[in-house]
Amino acid sequence: MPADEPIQASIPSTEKPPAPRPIAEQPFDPMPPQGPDAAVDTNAKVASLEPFRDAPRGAVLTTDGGLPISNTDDSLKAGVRGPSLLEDHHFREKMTRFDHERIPERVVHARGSAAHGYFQVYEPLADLSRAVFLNDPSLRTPVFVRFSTVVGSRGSADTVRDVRGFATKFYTPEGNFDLVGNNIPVFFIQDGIKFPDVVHALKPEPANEIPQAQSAHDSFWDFVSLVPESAHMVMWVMSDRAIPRSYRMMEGFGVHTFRMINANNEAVLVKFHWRPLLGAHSLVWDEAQKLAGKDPDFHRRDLWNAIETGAAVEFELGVQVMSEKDELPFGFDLLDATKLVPEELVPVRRIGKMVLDRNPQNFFAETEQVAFHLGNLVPGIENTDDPLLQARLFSYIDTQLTRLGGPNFAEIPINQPLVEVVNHQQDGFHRDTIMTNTANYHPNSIGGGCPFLAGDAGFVHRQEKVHGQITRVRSESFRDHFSQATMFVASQSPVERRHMIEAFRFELGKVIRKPIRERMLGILREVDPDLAEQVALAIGVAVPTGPIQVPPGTSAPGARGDNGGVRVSAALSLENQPKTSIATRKVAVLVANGFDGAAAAAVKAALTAGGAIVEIIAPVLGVIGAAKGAAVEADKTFKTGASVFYDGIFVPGGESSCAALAGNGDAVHWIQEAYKHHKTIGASGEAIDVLVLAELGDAMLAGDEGAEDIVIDKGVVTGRGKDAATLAESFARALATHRHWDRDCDAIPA
Ligand code: HDE
Repeated sequence: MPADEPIQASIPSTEKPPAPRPIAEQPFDPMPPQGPDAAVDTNAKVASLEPFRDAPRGAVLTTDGGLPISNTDDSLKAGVRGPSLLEDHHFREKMTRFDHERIPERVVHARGSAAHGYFQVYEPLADLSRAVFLNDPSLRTPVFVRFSTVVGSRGSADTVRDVRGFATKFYTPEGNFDLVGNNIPVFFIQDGIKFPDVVHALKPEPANEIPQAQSAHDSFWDFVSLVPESAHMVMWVMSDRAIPRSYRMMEGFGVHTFRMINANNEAVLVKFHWRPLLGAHSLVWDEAQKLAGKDPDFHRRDLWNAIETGAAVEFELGVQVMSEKDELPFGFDLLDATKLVPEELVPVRRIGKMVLDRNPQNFFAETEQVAFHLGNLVPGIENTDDPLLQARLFSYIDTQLTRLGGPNFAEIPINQPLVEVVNHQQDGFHRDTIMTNTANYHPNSIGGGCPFLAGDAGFVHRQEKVHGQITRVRSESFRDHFSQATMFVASQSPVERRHMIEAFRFELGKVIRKPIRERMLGILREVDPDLAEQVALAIGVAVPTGPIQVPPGTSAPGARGDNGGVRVSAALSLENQPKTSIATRKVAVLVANGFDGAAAAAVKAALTAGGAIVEIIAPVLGVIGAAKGAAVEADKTFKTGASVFYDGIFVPGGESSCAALAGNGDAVHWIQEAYKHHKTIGASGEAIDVLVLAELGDAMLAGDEGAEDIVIDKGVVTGRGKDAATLAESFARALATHRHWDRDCDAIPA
């Protein structure tokens, strides 16, 4: 570029990108969207991938070099029954490419699913940050979000007990901003140098690579029982938060404290929160385990299907804003990632909404190759000195060198920002850009001085005072390891607390070495003595007495703080999540020939009106005849489906249908299992007798034939009368409460 030419603003507008195409309908159309709708597309990133999409139809098969291929079924041989020949270039190329299809999976978060969408701020945040995407409510910033589990390999099951990753790449007009969070607001360790240790302990043991995607083994509990700073996060992982119902129904957290800087160069500290509009909800542990076998893709399928069917996947972004003047405003250190800021101290300010509305078209190209990095910041958002965060700044770049095969991973289409990239980086494996500028250094004169520096318009680190001597010592302000763990346990509802006790019993019950079990009870005793006693009852060791010991070098617990005076925080219990919507909840309607079609239709109408999904389950696929009303086509059978795929079950009456279901052990098992998993159950007419047969514990059912009353007890909704519509509406209302914990179902054999 000549020196006297003005610098062009190179930021493409994200305001009026082309219209979205329904992927399911046109998965292989490489043409950019056209027509009047083009103006409403907000997903400029999806559009930017267009030139890379390739789905040749009707074209001739070629080698990578473009040579037309006439036969790809028989290798070149010396004689029809003779040996294959090395000169068969096509065979060698085909096999070589196949042999090298795999890249290393992520060392953590290997199993993931992603979606495209956009983020829009509600109102300008000029008081907090000068980031452009946080100041223009008309701007829809494209995002790509990858949800993940942490421990398991790429092919592991979705519903294991684990932390979930929640990583968002914002393709902003000032470059990429990556918010790489989890669904749990704190972390196991305080300093990133311990990350390899905690991950080694958590991953399968090295001798036999057992167990897959589980923390229930000796090495994990060995580690956390020796590292008391992990106590708070361990409580979260043993809670229902670690078995979410859906990626669409879990919260996300930035975990670390970040800094926002406004145009006046004033800074505040912030914690980021993602809030699902559907509320956060969890599975039941027995259900999660069964799902891991019956549908290992449960969360992946759920996210994919929701987007394919047009159900919006929506999260609000919130921030807790704190002054940076006071280093320890609440008695604990905001740079310590094992601490959260109770919402009683600093409420969450909701600043914008993210909508995920496009599935990726190629898992490898997009979901697998996306690379997040905490150094991807925009002016107005900065990192802090949190020692866990600092380590991540190195690791996320470093890990891609092996995983994505070299330093040019930012050129992979999904990782490219929507703004122009101009710098003097060059060469290396997998370099695509053809640099035509002779001056590949700065400063230069022969290239007209290009590229120029952005000056104050660029990313300028805010000047922060750093003081202190070089040291390898943990800050004293990090040593309150238990008060927030205690607050978390105290904030759980009685049912959630029971689930935690059961989780600890399960996990520690699988630990072979008794001293580890015992040592862990010592940690639990520090968190909540009653919890420790309850766990001890089932794991064959007693709660130890005496102070807990930590190995030399490990951060020993210091004095307990008062956690800013907060002992119980309502935001920490899932019981306080919104429970008003049935949108995208799945209900199975169990039928056999001769079912009451009118009752089934009423339920379907009530549920679909609220956005729920209804599937018909029958002994066989095909058309199932109704005694009255319309016949239906079965979606699944009792064998190809499972009660754990659904949030509720409805059984319509009909004499012959109910007789068939009563005699079908699988159908009865579906009902019992759904009841045991605290799901909404409904039945009309003769189907109530099927529930009686299933012996649903202490739930009351509607009375004799002809009675008009609808009985709703512990999430079981029954009615023998004729008012199918009222029954259906009662069932839909019960479904919205998610799960019915007031059941006594220990005796149910499912
Ligand atoms: Fe990560 N983490 N992490 N992590 N992390 C990775 O980066 C690491 C931490 C998180 O969908 C890796 O690209 C260190 C906290 C998510 O692609 C790796 C430390 C939080 C993802 C890495 C942490 C996270 C990763 C593996 C301690 C929540 C998946 C592949 C200092 C705030 C991103 C990769 C995706 C992935 C390192 C701690 C979240 C190895 C060293 C805390 C969501 O670089």
